[in-house]
Amino acid sequence: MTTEFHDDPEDESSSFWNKERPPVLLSVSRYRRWACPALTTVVLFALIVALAASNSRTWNRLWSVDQDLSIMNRSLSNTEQMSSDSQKEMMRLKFAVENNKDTLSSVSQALQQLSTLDSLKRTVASLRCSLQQIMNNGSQGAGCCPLGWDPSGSSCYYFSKDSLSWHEARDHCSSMESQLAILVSDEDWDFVSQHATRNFLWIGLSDERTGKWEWINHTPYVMNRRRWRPGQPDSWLGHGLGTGDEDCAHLHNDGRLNDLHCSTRLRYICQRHTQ
Ligand SMILES: [Ca+2]
Repeated sequence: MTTEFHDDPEDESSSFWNKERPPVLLSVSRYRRWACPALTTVVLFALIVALAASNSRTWNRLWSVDQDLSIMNRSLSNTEQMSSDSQKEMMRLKFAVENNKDTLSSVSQALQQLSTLDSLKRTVASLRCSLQQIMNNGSQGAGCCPLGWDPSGSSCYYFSKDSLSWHEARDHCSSMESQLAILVSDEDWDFVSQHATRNFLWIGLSDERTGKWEWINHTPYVMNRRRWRPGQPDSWLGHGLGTGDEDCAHLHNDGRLNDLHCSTRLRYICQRHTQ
């Protein structure tokens, strides 16, 4: 009968171990099986989030750079437009200058022709005067000036090309039956001033003889400050040209008077009456 009851401790033990241990092993295995992908997923997610944040910052920077480039492009476009406008303006001005140059050249040629005509006119007048002199057996007609002299009013004026001291100029004029110019009327002043634009010119005015300004024929000079340059006459002593101050008057290139030391060599104006 005992043999009918069979109780095998080994089997029970085996059964116990076989039935209880697998769930523990399964749990660890499951844990390991899911832990790794989960961790991987978390890491990947973190990387994605980090990349997304980084991409967002990069995108913002790119957008900012794009905005800057747009502004620079607009600025460059405006600059190109301004450059184009400036170039057109320069071309227009160049064209205007070229046109004006032609006009000025024409005016210059016309003035030169007029000057030539004026010179010819004076020459013809002198020749006519000489012809009348021959026809009148040596006595010249009224209103004539010698060749190389310019008529104005009742006088003939000689504007020298050489330079002499005041006394040498006085003597040279005298040798041509004339004197250093005496300017009385406004017409006289206006006429000689037109010839004083480039050179200093001695005239017949001095205070050397009496210390008072007088004309070369000893007639007194009535002081007119309007005819003198500012601060003149100043009788300057610092000229370094010998004794005495500035005793002789000359026309400055603006047509007004200044006193200089008489030994200074200047061009000069001789004057004589028309014949
Ligand atoms: Ca002076």
